[in-house]
Amino acid sequence: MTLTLHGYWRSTASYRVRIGLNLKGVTYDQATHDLRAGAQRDPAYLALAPQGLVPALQSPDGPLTQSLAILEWIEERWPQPALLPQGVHGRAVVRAMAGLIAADIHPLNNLRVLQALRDQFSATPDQVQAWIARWIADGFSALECMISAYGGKFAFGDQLSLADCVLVPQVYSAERFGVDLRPFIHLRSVAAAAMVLVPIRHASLMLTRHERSIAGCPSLRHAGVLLTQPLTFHGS
Ligand SMILES: N[C@@H](CCC(=O)N[C@@H](CS)C(=O)NCC(=O)O)C(=O)O
Repeated sequence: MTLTLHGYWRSTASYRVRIGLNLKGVTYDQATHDLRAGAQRDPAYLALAPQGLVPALQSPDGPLTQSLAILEWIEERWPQPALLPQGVHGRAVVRAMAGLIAADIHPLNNLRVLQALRDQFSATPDQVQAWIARWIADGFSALECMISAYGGKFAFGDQLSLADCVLVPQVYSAERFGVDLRPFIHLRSVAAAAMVLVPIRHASLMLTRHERSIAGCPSLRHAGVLLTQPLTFHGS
C-alpha cells in the first residue's frame, strides 16, 4: 500500500503519526509543507486537507486528516502490535490521555494561535513564552496524575499505546519551548522509556531531504543522535 504523509519537521502532530506508522512497521513516503512560509494554505494542499493543517495522510482510500483519527485508522488497519489495551476501560483511558494532549494542550500552542497572540494582541515574546508554559504545565499536571495511576513502563501499563505516540512529541515541544518538566516525574520517566525505542527515535529523524538540510534541526538534537546517513522511507 502506498502512503504519503504530509507533514513538517517541527510539527508534533505529524511526529505522532510517524511514531504510529513506525511502531507498526509500515513504510511511507513523506511530503513536507513549510508551515513558516504558509505552505499549508496552498490551494493544492487545501484540496487535500481543508483545514490547512498538517498532518494529512494520503491512502489508497483517500486523504485522512486529524492525527488522532489517522492513528486510529492505522490501529484498525494494522492491529499488531496493538496500540490500544485489551480492556474497554483501558482503551478509554488511553484515548483520554491522548485527547488531553491533542485537544487541550497542543491547540493552544499551535503556530496560528501564537501568531494571533503576536499579531492581533501584540503579545511580547515573554508573554507568548508564559502562555506556552502555562498550558503545557496545566495539561501535564493532570496527565502526571493519570500516568501515576495507570502508567508502568509506559504511559498506560507496560505496553506502548496511542498515549505514548502523542506524549513523546509533546515532551519534545515542551523541551523546545524551555518548559520546566521537573515536577512531572512519572511523565518524564515514561516519555524517556519510549523515546529510546528505535522506531520512535527514527520518527524524530525521518525527515525529507529538504528538512534534513536545515542546519541545527532541533529534532536531531532532541533524539541525541547525529544523522550521518540518509534514512530510507519509501512507501510500499
Ligand atoms: N488537531 C490537529 C492539529 C493539527 C495542527 O495543528 N498542525 C499544526 C502543526 S503541529 C499545523 O499544521 N499548524 C499550521 C498553522 O497553525 O498554520 C491534528 O491533531 O492533526
